[in-house]
Amino acid sequence: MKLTESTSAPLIELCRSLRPDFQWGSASSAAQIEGAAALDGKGPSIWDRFCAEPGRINDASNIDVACDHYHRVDSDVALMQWLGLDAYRFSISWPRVQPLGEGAWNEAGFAFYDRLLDALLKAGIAPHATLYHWDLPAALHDSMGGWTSRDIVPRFADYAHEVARRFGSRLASIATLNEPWCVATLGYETAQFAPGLTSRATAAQVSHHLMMAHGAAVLAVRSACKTRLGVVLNHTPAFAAEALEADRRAARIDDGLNVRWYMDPIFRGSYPADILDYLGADAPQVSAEDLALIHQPLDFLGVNFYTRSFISTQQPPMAAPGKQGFTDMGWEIYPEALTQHLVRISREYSPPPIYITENGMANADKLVDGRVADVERIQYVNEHLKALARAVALGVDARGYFYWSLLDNFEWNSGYTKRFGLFHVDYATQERVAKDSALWYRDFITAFKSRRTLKAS
Ligand code: IFM
Repeated sequence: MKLTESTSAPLIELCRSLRPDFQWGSASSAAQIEGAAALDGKGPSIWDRFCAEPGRINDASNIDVACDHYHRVDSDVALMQWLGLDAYRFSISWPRVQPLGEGAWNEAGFAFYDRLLDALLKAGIAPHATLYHWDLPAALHDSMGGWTSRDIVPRFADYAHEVARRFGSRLASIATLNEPWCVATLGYETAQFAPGLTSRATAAQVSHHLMMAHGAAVLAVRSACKTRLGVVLNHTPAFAAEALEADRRAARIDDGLNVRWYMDPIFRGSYPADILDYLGADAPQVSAEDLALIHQPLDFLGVNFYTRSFISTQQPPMAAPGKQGFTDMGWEIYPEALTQHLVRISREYSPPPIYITENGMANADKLVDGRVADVERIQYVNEHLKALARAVALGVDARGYFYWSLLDNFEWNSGYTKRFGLFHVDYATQERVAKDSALWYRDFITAFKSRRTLKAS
């Protein structure tokens, strides 16, 4: 699909407000695409284990093969090059490079990322690595309870140091953690994600250990290389359903748990007092030294934005209006929240430059005669880019946008039932087909780059 009158509107706006060197990218994560789950010395992760537990994954699938990216690095990088991407965000699988999460390194695992980096750099695509996108070495869960133990902090710092020592000079950036809210809340409180525990107190303690691991990794990476360093947080801004005091209060708590609980310690060196009160006896054990460790200067903040939370305290609760529809995840499409939220966090926290490290939609895509006509996704991206451009026009320092995701892939407890990709993946044959949204994104990037060239001449 070519850029049409209606879909070129964000481009025109973007051309006015975005920096000429704004980075266009796409993102993925190791566990969701690599496969090769037990190959070349990789150790099991808590997600390999979780998939094997009956009832955990909606379609009872696993990540043994996933998108087989492990064996398809060159052709997958060629897809990125065809799109014209400036940047690619991926994660490193800790158990692939250190099977037990401590002790011996796995050279074959590092060799895989070495190949990926070579291919990306040869294609002129800037590599952005995330150290932790949820695939904890299962051995660490067994030996120390994984993130429930403070002892994981030095283990994570060692791993971060080794990755930075080996790859730092070739990486455009390193993010310590992806979405610590999901790790702690979905993994340790609601049991939707690995390791599948159900304790609010444990989840709160886990979130604190994640924050400490972030701080320790920042110090470790800085001691090994000069790469730009940051963290990736998922922000789902909370809106009160009605102008009721109870809804407003509940929305404030929701915001506190999702946004402020992570932003405050990282950028202010403290946890929000109202959330400490709210957690009461479930609040984590925190020392002043812990807070000092977490509160490190960063070079960028990654924000993953998909939707908003619509908070209603009424019975039955008021449903989100969904005037612009819902994605196949059931998430309300509400792009204006992106503008508001970026402006808000910029004012409240004065963060370093922001990257939208994830944004995208799951859609009920159909491959018909070799084509996926995913107009919904084009519309979704179009509206979110407009919202981003508006935020930049209002003073937000945003430097890049990564569409989630390059390929259809393993969507955690939804298995392979949800498709987020710019490329459709046939899991039986591993054939990739560019969806209409991929063609649209490619045309859009080309148009943006021609503006870059114009500016430079
Ligand atoms: O697939 C996930 C990704 O791993 C983390 N952020 C949200 C995406 C969509 O749910």
